[in-house]
Amino acid sequence: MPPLSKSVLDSIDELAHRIPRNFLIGAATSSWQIEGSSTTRGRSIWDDFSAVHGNIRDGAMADPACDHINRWEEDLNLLSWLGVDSYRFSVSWPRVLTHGVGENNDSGLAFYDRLIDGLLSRHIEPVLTIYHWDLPSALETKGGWNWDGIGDAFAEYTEVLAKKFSDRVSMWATLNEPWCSAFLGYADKFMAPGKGDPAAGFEAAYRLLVGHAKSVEVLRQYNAKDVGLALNLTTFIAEDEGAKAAAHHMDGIMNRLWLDLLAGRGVPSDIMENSRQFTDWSFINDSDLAAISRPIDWLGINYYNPQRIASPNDDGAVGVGNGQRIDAFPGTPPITFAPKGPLTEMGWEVDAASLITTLVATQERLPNIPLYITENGGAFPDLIVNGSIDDQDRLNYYASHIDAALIAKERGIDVRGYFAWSLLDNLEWAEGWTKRFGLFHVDRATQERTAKSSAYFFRELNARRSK
Ligand code: IFM
Repeated sequence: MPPLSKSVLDSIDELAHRIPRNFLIGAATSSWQIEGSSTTRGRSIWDDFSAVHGNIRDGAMADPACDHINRWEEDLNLLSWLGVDSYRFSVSWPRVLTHGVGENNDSGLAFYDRLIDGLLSRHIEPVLTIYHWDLPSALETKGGWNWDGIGDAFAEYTEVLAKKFSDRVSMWATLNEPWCSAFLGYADKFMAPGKGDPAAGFEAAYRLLVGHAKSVEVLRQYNAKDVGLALNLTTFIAEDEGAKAAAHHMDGIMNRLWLDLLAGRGVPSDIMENSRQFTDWSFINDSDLAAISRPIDWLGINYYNPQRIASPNDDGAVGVGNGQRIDAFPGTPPITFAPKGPLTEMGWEVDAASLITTLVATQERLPNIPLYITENGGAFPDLIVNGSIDDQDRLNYYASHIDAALIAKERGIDVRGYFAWSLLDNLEWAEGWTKRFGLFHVDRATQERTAKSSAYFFRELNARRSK
């Protein structure tokens, strides 16, 4: 019997019966966060960034992460144990192309080949993300996502993957959370490559979408199934009148910029105006804009928390957590981040209702595109008691957000699936090992995986729903 109370089992039953038969339930990870074995691949910007003292909270680096390169079969067995339909993973660009372009690394490709076959033999659909932030260092030296050749390099990398895997991958995401790459990595210094230059942030945002467009074109040539991308979208809540203009601008940078470009409306005019102090946008051209707006088959939403802001308090603008950093929203008038409890360990407000408003707003801005929740989950302090981890906070987080996704679906929003972030406790980027999001606890010293109560929750949910 799983370590779940009768009332939790009853609520799982209620949720399970509302999940439509063809609704995908999965779990997600990304390459740099779990793979380890950095010496068997090329270097990425996250290897460079994590090597700088002070960039990662606890000094953690790519090795050993979760040693997934060696423990992948065990990890696929965890997915089978959970009973999920699909697994969303990312490919490490420098593992398949050491320098980003040029000669393939056959052993890197062979790893993903085994992984995909291993999923299929377990009847789990592979959902492949092409770029989840680990840009080859060799390309960053050319300017990274500010280099005008980056889109073609990304297309070349896409072709390597499409040639080899388009026959077996069920869904493709070109990019994961390009807002983080552009604005936390280029505008701000919180993530790799740590540029801290607002102009670079806007240019990176645009060039990421140019890369997406070129990647989609290649995937179409290889008849890849179900092509889309995952954005981190959310709802901005202004606590008072004085924060309204800032909320609109921040919503523009995090939500509307991406959705409007994808929908063919170009850069929102207010974002264009408010960013003139940083950039003249001379890197934009009409043919790229047309390519970016070509149809995709689905859009992924990575949702964790709303962004609640208020007029500045006496201390001025305050950044209270990962993603809640004013430098990542260049051009924002002074505000303070004002998340309301309960908060996760990341300092992120827990608010499932804002998932519904985010889904509704997204479908309005980009109509007729099926939506998936490609990431959702929470970091909470996990206590190991007699070898068990009873993570009720995380379990409740999942239950309330799956409920919200189903409410949105019941109200007519075309939501087709939900992926838990994350399968494993892993390297939480600049937070290192200090924040754990896993369904399975990973012991840093022994690499032992232990199912938390939230993993039992998913196992029960999957066992009780109709498939
Ligand atoms: O761990 C990250 C992931 O890589 C991208 N989305 C948010 C997660 C939690 O911060």
